[in-house]
Amino acid sequence: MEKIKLAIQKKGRLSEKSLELIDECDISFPNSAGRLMTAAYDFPIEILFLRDDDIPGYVEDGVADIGIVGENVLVESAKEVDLVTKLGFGRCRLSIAIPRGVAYQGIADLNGKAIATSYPRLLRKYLTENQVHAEIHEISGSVEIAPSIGLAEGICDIVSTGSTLLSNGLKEVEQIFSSEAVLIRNKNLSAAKQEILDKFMFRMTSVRKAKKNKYILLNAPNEKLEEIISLLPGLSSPTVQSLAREGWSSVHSVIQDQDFWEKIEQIKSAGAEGILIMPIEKLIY
Ligand code: PRT
Ligand code: ZN
Repeated sequence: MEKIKLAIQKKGRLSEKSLELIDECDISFPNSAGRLMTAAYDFPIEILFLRDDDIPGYVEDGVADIGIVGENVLVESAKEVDLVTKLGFGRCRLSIAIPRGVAYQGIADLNGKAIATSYPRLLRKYLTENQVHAEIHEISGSVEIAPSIGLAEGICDIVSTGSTLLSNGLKEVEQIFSSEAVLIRNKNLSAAKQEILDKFMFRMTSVRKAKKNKYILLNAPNEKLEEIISLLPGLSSPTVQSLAREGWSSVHSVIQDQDFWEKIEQIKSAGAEGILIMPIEKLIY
């Protein structure tokens, strides 16, 4: 039977979340510690463990059919692959930073400066768009120390909390790209592999929808039912059952995570009692 090959980061910031995503889709595989590849027991998928920088190229070549990688790495690689969906984790930004003590009025201040980065393509594009002529020093690691060792006057690197910049005496002056993990696909996927990808996506989507919603159960006096139901814009109309307690009903519905607490407060002050909120594992509609 045909299988799809999924490339994920072997060890790094995206590894754990990538594995979690596979697990949430109820796909399990043998302990893969130290291995390059493993096949799932219960889904036609093989998982390849690679360095993140290699993932776009492998997906372009078809060594892997799909992959999970940071959008920053994808765009910098300039490989020809399709972006299937953003995954909502691994969020970060690519920014230009300069020593804290150096004054900064605006992007024109970067003219004639040297900037160290591992993202020359993204940086060049940004500088060109902003008509800045700066020198780009491509280095592969520890970019943040470049100004203090006199290699460059600024850097362009990934920032998440900002603490690396802070501890290296740097300040963020331009944000040039914002990134998160994305699912990518080879451009010439066979129909059989596309079908497997669709199944994988279906599971992923139902998990993602489930995370955005909660199951709510509550008791309400019958005269307040209409008002309470109007506060519950669920997927469809809520289930209402009468309780043994005279004049009361039990209401079951699905409630979105967004404005969740506000909605609960309104429901409670409308007269609901015994409000029970439960996580949803999968949600299909
Ligand atoms: O070994 P391999 O090549 O696979 O891994 P890697 O070391 O190249 O990548 P890794 O694991 O560091 O990051 C993988 C992906 O995670 C990146 O491509 C981004 O898409 C995403 N990501 C999210 C980050 C960060 N947050 C992040 N904070 N990647 C890197 N960093 C680094 C950044 O380079 C800087 O050194 O963390 C430091 C800044 O963090 P703060 O929190 O101090 O601002
Ligand atoms: Zn890397």
